[in-house]
Amino acid sequence: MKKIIYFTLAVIAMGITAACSSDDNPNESVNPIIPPAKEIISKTESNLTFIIKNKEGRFTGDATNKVIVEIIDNIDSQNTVFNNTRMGITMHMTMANGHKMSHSAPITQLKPIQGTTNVFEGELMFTMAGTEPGVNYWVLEIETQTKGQTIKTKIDLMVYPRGESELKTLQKFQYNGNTYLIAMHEIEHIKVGDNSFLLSVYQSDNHGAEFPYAKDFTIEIDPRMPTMANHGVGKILPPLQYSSATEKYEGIITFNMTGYWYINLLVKNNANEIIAGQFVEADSQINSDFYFEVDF
Ligand SMILES: [Cu+2]
Repeated sequence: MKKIIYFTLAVIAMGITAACSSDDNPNESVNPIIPPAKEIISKTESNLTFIIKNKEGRFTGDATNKVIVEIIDNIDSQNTVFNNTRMGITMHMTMANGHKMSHSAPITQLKPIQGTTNVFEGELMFTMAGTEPGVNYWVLEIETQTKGQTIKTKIDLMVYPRGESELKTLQKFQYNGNTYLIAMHEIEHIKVGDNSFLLSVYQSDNHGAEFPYAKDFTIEIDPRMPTMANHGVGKILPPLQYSSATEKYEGIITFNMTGYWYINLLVKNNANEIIAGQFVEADSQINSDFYFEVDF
């Protein structure tokens, strides 16, 4: 009996010690949570190898794509510190008349996955597919700093047309002579109930070379289940609002069951006029042509 008590006390003491030490050392290294991902392509530049991955193992046009970039030092395997790692994308196109042009697309810049200094996560909002190397294709540029050196690489990508079964995660609209893009960021740990919902709106500037955040809109969302009489979530969800802190439109999206949801979008200007999407009546079977999709 005594033994059990001592053992219990020892366990409690260890628990307290562990709790204290973790409180005292907020910078203690955490075990990195690297999402499972398949390699898409890799490239060796100087003595570094850049491995490009995501969950799907491919990039899709007209969609918001997550990307993971892992950097390996082939000469010094102990070196896992890569600073100021950044990316950019360019599409090169050849027009029917043979003229060449190029443009970019919105991205979410790379940032290190917590607990690592050599694995980075970001997003690429390819505005179109590009599968003809040298003719119509996207180039991913990555720059990083390690051991006092700056290393840059350029990687040609295959960006496939979005398949019919692939969900809509990027939309485009015109307003006042400008083109805008709306990207849906992945809903983290999507579940029945309330979920944090984040969209980014970008204005296409300088002929598609730059994509500053657009902040002057409100976005109303109306999730529906087309396979179940197009029912909604039983309440009106508050419009998403622009946050100057995150530069995203933020709000809550509610799902009252699992499955496929069609998220109707309504974009309004600051005069409360609809500038993209259509209002969907509560009992309507017809959805807006401006929407995103989730399935869980
Ligand atoms: Cu293009």
